[in-house]
Amino acid sequence: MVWLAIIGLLTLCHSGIAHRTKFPDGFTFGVATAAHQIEGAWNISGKSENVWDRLTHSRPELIADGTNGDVATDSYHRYQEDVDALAYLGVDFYRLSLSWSRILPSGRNNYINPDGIRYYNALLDALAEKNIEPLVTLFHWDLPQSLQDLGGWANPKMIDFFRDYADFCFREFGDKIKSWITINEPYEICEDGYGDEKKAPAIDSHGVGNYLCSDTLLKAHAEVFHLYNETYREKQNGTIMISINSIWYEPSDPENTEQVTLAETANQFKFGWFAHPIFTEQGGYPAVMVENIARESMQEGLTKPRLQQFDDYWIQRIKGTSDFLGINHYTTFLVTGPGVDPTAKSPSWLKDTGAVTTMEVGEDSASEWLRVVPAGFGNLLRWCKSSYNDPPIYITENGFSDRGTLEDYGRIKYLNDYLTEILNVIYEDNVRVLGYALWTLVDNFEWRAGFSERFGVYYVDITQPDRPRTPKLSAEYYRALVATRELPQDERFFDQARL
Ligand code: PNW
Repeated sequence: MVWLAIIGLLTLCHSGIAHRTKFPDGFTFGVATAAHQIEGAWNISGKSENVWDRLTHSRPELIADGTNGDVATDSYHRYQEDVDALAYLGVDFYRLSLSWSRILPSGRNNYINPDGIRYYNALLDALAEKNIEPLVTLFHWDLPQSLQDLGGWANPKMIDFFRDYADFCFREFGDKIKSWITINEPYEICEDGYGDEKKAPAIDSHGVGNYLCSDTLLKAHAEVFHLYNETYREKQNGTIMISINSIWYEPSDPENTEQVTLAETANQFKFGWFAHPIFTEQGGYPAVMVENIARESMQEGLTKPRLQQFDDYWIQRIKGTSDFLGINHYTTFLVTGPGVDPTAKSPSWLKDTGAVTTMEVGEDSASEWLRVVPAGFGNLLRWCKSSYNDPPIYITENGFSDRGTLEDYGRIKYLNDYLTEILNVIYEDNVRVLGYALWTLVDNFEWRAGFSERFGVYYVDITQPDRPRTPKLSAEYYRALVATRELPQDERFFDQARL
């Protein structure tokens, strides 16, 4: 009897575990990259200068190791090696981005670069040959410098420019691309690029440029969605979404109601800034942003707030313009406030939040901003379900940085723990997560960190002219996961000493 009970218990436990490690039918797996981080060929075959070329060449001291995207992993010439690596991993889809300045070198559609078109067609054909679906981002940060010279995302004319570029891409590539992402990580573009120097174009117009950028960017995104919807969707039968990044904020003391409120404010300022206008019934910027910024602006002696709510036309026009909620997620911060963050510039997004003070929790990575906090991911996903009316979700990026080891147990543990959170929210909370893209395929140009922080499941030796790619242990882990649709249990993937 006792034995029977034990066997029963073991079976129960086992099926419980099996339930938790297996992904539902139809869940898709991919990996993600971005053009400027891998392509190289920065000034050949007709490509023009983009804002990252300009920043890395004019201010190399801003890049941790002085590297740039001139050659990067040379994927412009070695795309077949990337496709072979993707095929080895067995992924369902490949998230890549198009380089605007390679396709339309003037930024406008008066001249189309034939080599750029050839390159993307060859890449898309190579993917088709291996049955790998492309998921394509129109804009992943590499704005043509000619458009930046006109103000970039701070110039409302960008709405037209972006629409024209997207129109061209839909027409040219729409028979091969069924899944589109308009823009990658608006927060990073606007806050890091126009409110700070963390990303190109590195215009430190804190508290001003960042909000000009968000107005234009959200309108441009919406116009491209409507264009696709009205002109291309029926013929091409595809989908279109936006990818929003979030650092998730939690109160360091969940019993402290002031902190709980501040964490919610921080999440509205970070994720809600771009998600609220698109994914809520109400539309427009989150009320707490509008209120805080109006109050701060008045105190600064301005007669108009630095961020104003959209008018009714634009609230309606932006609402509902994404087929899925694309989430890039990496990490969680704790809110330790209330209090004034001494590092906050005035005026600035940070100060507008209520100067929330944060500190990181969890284990380190090679990136200062990236700590391992899987539970935060689950909380973010549950919050998205309840805040945005249960949207269908794609995780369009998630990954971990180290210094480039081949036995990358840290990455495997990170992936395993974050993927477990996805399984938990799918099975326990009915969050509709439909697919997952790991960041990233090959170690690549990690923006201002250069090659000093490595996110790839393939190691790339950038000292060699042929940029050889070597699978890390995490590539084997991901390959096993994709093949079985189940979290691998094989102990060779886990560093016994660390468990
Ligand atoms: C993303 N954060 O950037 C980008 O989409 C990728 O191009 C990049 O290589 C990757 O993540 C790793 O950095 C992020 O502070 C930048 O939470 C900052 C954050 C998250 C993502």
